[in-house]
Amino acid sequence: MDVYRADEPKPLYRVLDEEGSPVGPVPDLAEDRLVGMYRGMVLARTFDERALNLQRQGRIGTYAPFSGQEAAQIGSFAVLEKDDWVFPSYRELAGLIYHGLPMERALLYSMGHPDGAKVPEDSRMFPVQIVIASQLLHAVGAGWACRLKGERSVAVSYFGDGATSEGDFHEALNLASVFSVPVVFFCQNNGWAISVPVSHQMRSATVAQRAVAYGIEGIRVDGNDVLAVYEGMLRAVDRARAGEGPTLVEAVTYRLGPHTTADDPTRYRDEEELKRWREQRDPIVRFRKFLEKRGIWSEEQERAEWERARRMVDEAVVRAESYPKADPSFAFEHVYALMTPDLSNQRDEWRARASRREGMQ
Ligand SMILES: Cc1ncc(C[n+]2csc(CCOP(=O)(O)OP(=O)(O)O)c2C)c(N)n1
Ligand SMILES: [Mg+2]
Repeated sequence: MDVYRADEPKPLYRVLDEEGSPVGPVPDLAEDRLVGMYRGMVLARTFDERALNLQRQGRIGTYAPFSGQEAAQIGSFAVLEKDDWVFPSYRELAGLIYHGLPMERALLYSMGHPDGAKVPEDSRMFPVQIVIASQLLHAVGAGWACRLKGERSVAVSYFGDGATSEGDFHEALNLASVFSVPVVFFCQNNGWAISVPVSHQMRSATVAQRAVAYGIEGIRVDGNDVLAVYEGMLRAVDRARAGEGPTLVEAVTYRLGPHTTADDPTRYRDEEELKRWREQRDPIVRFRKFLEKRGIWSEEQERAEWERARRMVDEAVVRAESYPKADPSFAFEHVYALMTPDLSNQRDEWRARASRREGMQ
């Protein structure tokens, strides 16, 4: 009897080894694009570390750090054009900032300000989605619309390894496959869904091989190798633009920090595992070594770049902290296009209580 068995996992696609030396063909990117990607990674790491400190100081609320995942994000966003649709989760700030999201907006989001959920008018990025995997279906809808309208744009959905256990993931892949939707499903497999390791989350050896069941292509890249991510994403986006339908891309990476600022990973993660990823697989160090070996990056530029990034983040913090305060009743008003009677009653009750509190002070 012929039976279907789990695929043998394919090797990770890599362009650079851990020392930044090419092990495969290097994508044909101009020097300024390569340097631009590196600068994006430096800015992202600087932003992330600062945001974590701001939360610890009580200046912003809950925050989901992405340090360690910069290559997965910047390598993939580097392939996208301005007219492509992006449906992110909460872990993609590196990519979103690289793609034009002002840093103060990202901070305002964590301050609970409604403008933090606004993207620039001329952008096709969607706001952060926290409901795991629901944005995959939004991406399929947007991609399908592009196809029906004969547009060249593609849609991309970003999500984590844990999201692949949700029903929405499977519905999205099936629907996209059946209608040949120009969409890329980009999974940042960072090893963990909060405290649940991938090995407890699924029995498939890889996320990428799940594509096979839906009759679409799956690609598995080293998510800490920015050039491998770029190549994988380029293939997926090119296929979508050429009418060849969806692709599932798995970027294997690692989150160096906590799941969010409300999490303590020392309670469930092995110290040695973290050490290995931090000390041997940092995506920024690997790419810097590559640029240095190519002779297009120096120690002096390195120092100046981190300094410049710090200044840019400082300025964004000032802009966010001097932003006009929001009226908290927005929380009731933005649930639906039109307020339901229940919601307007709740808003009125909240306003009455707020003014009584003010009167007492
Ligand atoms: C539908 C839904 N279920 C549960 C949660 C709670 N939750 C928030 S993050 C998370 C883990 C997600 O892990 P993964 O998809 O791997 O993304 P990562 O956080 O690692 O980037 C869960 C279960 C949620 N936000 N939405
Ligand atoms: Mg994860």
